[in-house]
Amino acid sequence: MKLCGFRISNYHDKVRLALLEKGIEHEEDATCTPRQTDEFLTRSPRGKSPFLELDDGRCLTESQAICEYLDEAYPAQPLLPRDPLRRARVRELVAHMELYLELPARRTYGFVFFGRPVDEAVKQAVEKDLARGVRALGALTKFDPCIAGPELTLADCAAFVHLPLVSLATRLGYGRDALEDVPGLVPLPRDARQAAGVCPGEGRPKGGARGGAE
Ligand SMILES: N[C@@H](CCC(=O)N[C@@H](CS)C(=O)NCC(=O)O)C(=O)O
Repeated sequence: MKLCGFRISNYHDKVRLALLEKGIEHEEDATCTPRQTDEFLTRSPRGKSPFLELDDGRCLTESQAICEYLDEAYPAQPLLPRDPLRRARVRELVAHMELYLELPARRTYGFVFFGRPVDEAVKQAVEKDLARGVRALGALTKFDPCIAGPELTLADCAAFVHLPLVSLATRLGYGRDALEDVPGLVPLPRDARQAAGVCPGEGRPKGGARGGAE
């Protein structure tokens, strides 16, 4: 299978983390940058990346659909808990991070990262939206030690790629990290994350943080 898209994209990297954590062999095609050509639209109907191209040529879009497909099709090293409510909690967290944090913050990327003119109305609206998103994230996160509980899940893959961007964009755009208000979200040094086994993309701890729950 081939992961089509480019690495600087947080959505691409979320899928890549899931592939790495699950140990699924794959190739990457970095030439698949978003575009609206007829050929591209047959593979990704909205013209976006990432998408996954299976060995028989069929393509699947939307990073969360891709991650959940991978978790079901390759059940070893699961990234969703077995219990239905806990599975739903992971999806709930991902939805909150993407809909109420990453997407609003994305509206600032133009002026924050690319020097485009600041639209004050957008800036203020985003600040208000983010405050609500951060409050909700604070209410939902567990840090036990992973974001949704004892096991590393797809919510950690999402947090690992989206939250640093939201942090950076708000620090640069508003002079304050919007995520400061999420209890427990103070970034851990890399060594501590590795020791706790909560460093996605760097393999699982042996009998450690994923816990004996399953
Ligand atoms: N909801 C999509 C978001 C993917 C996305 O927005 N990708 C960006 C690159 S980071 C893109 O393709 N942008 C071009 C466009 O929206 O046309 C997913 O989860 O895969």
